[in-house]
Amino acid sequence: MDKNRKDWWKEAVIYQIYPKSFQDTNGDGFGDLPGIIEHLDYLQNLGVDAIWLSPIYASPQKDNGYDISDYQAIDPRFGTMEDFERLVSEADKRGISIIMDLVLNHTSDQHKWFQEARKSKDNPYHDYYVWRDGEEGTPPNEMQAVFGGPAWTYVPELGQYYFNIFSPYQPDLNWDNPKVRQELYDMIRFWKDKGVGGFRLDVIDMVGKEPDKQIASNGSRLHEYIQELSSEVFQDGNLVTVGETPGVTVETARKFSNPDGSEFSMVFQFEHMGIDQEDDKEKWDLKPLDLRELKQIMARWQEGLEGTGWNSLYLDNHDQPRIVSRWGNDGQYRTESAKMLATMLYGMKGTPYIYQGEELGMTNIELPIDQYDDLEIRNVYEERLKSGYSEDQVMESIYAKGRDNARTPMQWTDGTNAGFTDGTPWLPVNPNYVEINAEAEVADPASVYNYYKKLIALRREYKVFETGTFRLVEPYSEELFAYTRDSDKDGHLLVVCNFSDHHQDMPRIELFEGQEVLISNYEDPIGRLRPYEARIVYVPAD
Ligand code: TEU
Ligand code: CA
Repeated sequence: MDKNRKDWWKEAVIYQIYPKSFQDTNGDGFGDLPGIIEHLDYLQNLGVDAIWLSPIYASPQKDNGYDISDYQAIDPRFGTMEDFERLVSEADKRGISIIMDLVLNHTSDQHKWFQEARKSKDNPYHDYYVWRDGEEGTPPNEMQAVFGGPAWTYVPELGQYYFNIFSPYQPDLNWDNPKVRQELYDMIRFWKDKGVGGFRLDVIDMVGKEPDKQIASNGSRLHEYIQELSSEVFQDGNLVTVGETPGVTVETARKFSNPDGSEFSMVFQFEHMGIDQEDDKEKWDLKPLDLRELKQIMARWQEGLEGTGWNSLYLDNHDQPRIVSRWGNDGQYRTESAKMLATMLYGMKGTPYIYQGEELGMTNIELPIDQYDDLEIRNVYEERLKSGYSEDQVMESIYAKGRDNARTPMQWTDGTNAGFTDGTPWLPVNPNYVEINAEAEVADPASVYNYYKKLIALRREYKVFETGTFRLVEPYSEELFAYTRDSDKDGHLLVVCNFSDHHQDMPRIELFEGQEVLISNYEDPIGRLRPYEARIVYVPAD
């Protein structure tokens, strides 16, 4: 990996760590930075090039760190600034860059800026946030917060409402105020000076909000702000920047990930993450996966950004349920389907992101409601019971889509608490850690971990993974996801994934007949495809 290449991230694999759940080293049941340092060899062995850390800044933890009270301080729960500097240097020794998570759309209500702002209308920090005059009980409009309740919170002492698109604990910053933008640019310079290799930008398509028009994302000044942000702090050095843009389309992604570097390296899109919910409803309104719809979406993004932008590739993160439970088969075919899903993603054009535990085939969990931590889960439980859903219906939705599915502690060993902590874990460990854990999988050549390791190595060895153009094969199949990648210079790939628990015919494409199978999740990959079988076939360039 040549990190001096300006767009090194085009050949990189990035690993997301949710620090709170990764490794505890001081017995408080809460993951910490020394715990990450302990496992850098594990990550280097896997072959990842960068680590995206979910927020580790000072925070009251109302939204697990996505509510920041001091952007330039490490929360003591995670450790010290010295621990962070040691992490950066130890990771660098292993060729791994550290990517920080920037939450620029909102702060915690405990941030000193907000504590000042709410003191009076003429406080110098008042306009760092979005305020509107009003009477108690009559908010400026009906906008609702993502985590439930109104997006406006009343402060009686001021006779005003402040805007909070997520929760009252997360007041939105006012990006129309140039002082706010400059404060944020200075903060980003502080982390650049610490030697970080890039940034993930939380809900960055919301910073151009226009609350009076009830516009939360993609406001009229959004790209103006992003281009200023990029030119102020992202265009020097070889930083990788990935915007989280829930409202993005292929068209706007071309702007966000313009090869001219005027905005970001790439963005996280959400279209594929919304297909197992009923149309125009919430993620809790479940519907089964329609594979053809998934194929159409992935093909549209692959083709839509060909030569005009760059895709991120992900199926898991700290907000999504575990993909092997969601779209694979976490029972009889757990390892086969986990490997198949990885093959589907890693054969594509873009930068893949592994979420901690995905490389082990970690699964969802079902907890009693009082053991869940996530405010989004707790709010939806109350709201849906009140609006008449049965407890079973609500719990079924939470089991399927609750964010805590992804936040249970990393499963390191088959020992107490999966080796995550000697204390009481902040969230229960999935009891299946006895079978599913890193120690067992690193040692097992046929494990999901070693399959990911091989996939990552293949991407590094065969340039066609980076350069080949994507074309869907058998688009109408409801159980087979197959596509080719073609490059005159770097060769050709055929990627085939059986999304079903029964046999499928292998697509017949003459170019690939009898050619080398680079990887499969079964022994002897010949003939018909077995349940959840995946294969990547390679043909060198002429
Ligand atoms: O998530 C933004 C986002 O899109 C959320 O609506 C997310 O999809 C939702 O939680 C899924 O139901 C980012 C962070 O990734 C998330 O962890 C934070 O809670 C949120 O922003 C607020 O900072
Ligand atoms: Ca700890």
